[in-house]
Amino acid sequence: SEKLRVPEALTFDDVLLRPMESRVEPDAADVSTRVSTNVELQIPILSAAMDTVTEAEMAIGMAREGGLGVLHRSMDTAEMEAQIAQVKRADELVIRRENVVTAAPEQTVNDVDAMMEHEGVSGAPVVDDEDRVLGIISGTDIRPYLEVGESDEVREAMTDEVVTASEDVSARDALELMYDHKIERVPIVDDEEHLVGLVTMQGILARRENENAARDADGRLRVGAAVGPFEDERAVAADEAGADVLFIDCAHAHNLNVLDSARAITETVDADVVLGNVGTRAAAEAAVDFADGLKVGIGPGSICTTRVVSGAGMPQITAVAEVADVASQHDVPVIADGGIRYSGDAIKAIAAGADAVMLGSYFAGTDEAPGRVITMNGKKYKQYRGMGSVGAMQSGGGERYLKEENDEEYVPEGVEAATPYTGTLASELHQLVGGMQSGMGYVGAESIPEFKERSEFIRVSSAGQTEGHPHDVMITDEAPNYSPN
Ligand code: RVP
Repeated sequence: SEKLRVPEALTFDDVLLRPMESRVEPDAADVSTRVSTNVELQIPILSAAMDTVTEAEMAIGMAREGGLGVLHRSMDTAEMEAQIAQVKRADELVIRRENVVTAAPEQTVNDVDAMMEHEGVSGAPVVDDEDRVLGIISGTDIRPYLEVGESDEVREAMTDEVVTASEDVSARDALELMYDHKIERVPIVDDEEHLVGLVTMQGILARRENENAARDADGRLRVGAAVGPFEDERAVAADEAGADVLFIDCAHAHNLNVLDSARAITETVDADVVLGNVGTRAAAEAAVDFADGLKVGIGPGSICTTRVVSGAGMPQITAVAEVADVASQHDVPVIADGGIRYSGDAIKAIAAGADAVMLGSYFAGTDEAPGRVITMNGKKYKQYRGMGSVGAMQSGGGERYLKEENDEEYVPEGVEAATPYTGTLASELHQLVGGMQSGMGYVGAESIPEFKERSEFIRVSSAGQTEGHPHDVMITDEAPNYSPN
């Protein structure tokens, strides 16, 4: 039957990169890339828009390391705006007035102590009704008052000889001021001593440590935000709050209503708009004229049951290759989303034509992911669940997979799970990027564009696949970048 003359589609384990002549040392391989028309990154990595993966802390960590975190959308708009603001102010040299935590002179010491704890700051400028700087209060000022003088006023406890600077202060000047006066924060004031910002030692040090960080034109960390295909208002809010890239988040973006709405959203926002997920040439053709990027993945995710539940899907290497064939002709970047277990999978996705990769399970076990560490049978785990799982849908993130708006009986396309606790995001990224650079070394490519051009796949049999994993041995020590499935 004609119906059974079907094309073959491949995924990560079906292929390997052909080793080629090379002079490229892995650590010299340049992994910088573009995730969307106007956004470049030093590493080709994004963290997934999932409620067990990316909130502000993950987004800050990702951007500091040179990648991009995409905030999930299982939160209300106000919370999303707050999280975008948190990322944006994380490494700013001058923290702007609206983001500076201040104290009033007549507040009690106890009050200010609680406020600083709540806001997560260790000191605050003290300002009068007209926002003129009267002093600075810090943990060191407060400590002698604890218990015995907690109801004293801040004006008693604060340091009132304040060193201030003007708005055009450089990081170098600010450091010199801090050094000369042995202080950790310098309020920035206008000509009339009104507070307009704050420079902190912590902020300067954080910026120094991360030369590769993903930054916007104002030097602030970059952040992505997921929005639903029909959430025009959330899209505008995310754009105005400063998100650099909006990700239209949909399980099947080749739905014509989704495409219409996404196209309309691109016309109302300044930020780049990446559309996803798609998995075929036809879907790519329908979106390349307006999308700033395409995200690929129909069912490859580790927690995803879309293919089992719906019977639809597209093995990821073929999906990426099909979409990239079309997208590259229109200069639209492609992101491979889901199914990446090892660094080798990530670099295979790039060889198939992706410009960057998005991962969920790989990061869900890190300190920076939301949620706490749980211990089962003496091993540490963190919760990780699909956004189409019952749990995630119940807490509000699931309209991506919901059939009807007030459907109480979910037909989930994801599962709730746990993933081994893995420690810091920085060390996970080190392994991931290092492994990808090794792949570039084997292929002899110095940059991502060169690698995409030069790399070739070979087809692997299941015997070949078994050969590729450790075999016939018992692993005695855990490797930082390998665990048997
Ligand atoms: P993985 O990295 O394999 O864990 O996959 C993460 C990706 O899986 C996400 O970026 C998203 O595209 C997809 N996902 C998230 N939830 C679900 C689901 O419930 N089916 N799928």
